[in-house]
Amino acid sequence: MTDVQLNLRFMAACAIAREAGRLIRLRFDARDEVLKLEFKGPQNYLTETDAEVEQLIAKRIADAFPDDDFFGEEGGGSFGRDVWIVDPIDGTADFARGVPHFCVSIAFVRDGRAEVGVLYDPMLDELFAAQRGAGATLNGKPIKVSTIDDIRQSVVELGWSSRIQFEGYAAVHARLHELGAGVKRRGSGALGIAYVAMGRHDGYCELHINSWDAAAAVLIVQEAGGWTNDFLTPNCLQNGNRVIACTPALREVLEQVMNV
Ligand code: LIP
Repeated sequence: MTDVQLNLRFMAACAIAREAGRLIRLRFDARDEVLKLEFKGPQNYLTETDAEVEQLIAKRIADAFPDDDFFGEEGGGSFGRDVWIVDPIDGTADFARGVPHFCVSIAFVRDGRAEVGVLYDPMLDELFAAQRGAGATLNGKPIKVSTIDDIRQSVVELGWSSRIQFEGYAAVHARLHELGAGVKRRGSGALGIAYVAMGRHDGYCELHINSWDAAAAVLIVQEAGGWTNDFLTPNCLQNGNRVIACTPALREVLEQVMNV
């Protein structure tokens, strides 16, 4: 695939993420009238808007790149050589409950490696974007991870879901606390990882997260000069994996902390 073909996919991902974000914002602002709360499992929300937005993204991508595969959190799909991995609303729990902290996540993966990663937060109008080898940007401006190198001065977001045993989460939380980190938990792994890429936070850890939640954000951190674990393994595409994203100086301590 040529650089031109990859760059076409980068620009398309940015445009599609913004269009999807406008639809999400529309539904969010009108949620009291339209939104029914549904669950896919314990604390695992689902809204009609998730499926509606995923169908829009799938159509735009199929129209532009008919030979590429597509895999979405809601409708599934297939993992071919060239595949788009999409989470229409990352942070569905907050979206469903009226908390303005969620985003669209779109990744283009070739031969198991992310080449394009785009997140759009329609509430803050923030477009995080990266193409492999070309750096990372926020609304077009270059971004870099922070220079924090001391865990006692760091802010680390620790994600949780009902997919994992609470004991593991509690053990990691306790270790971070003992080391003096400022520990947070919000509801969007994608945004939490992107906040590392632009220095709002210094680390993001989660014992299990899905490829559609994190594939795009992990590339954005790598292109912003941060370190991540080898997240997007062949098994991760379908089954997820643990994720660590941080400033290079915090790698060692966070790898130890997550060793539960
Ligand atoms: C969410 C992830 C978050 C995780 C949540 C959930 P969703 O994705 O972004 O990191 O802790 O359990 O999986 O379900 O909002 O797309």
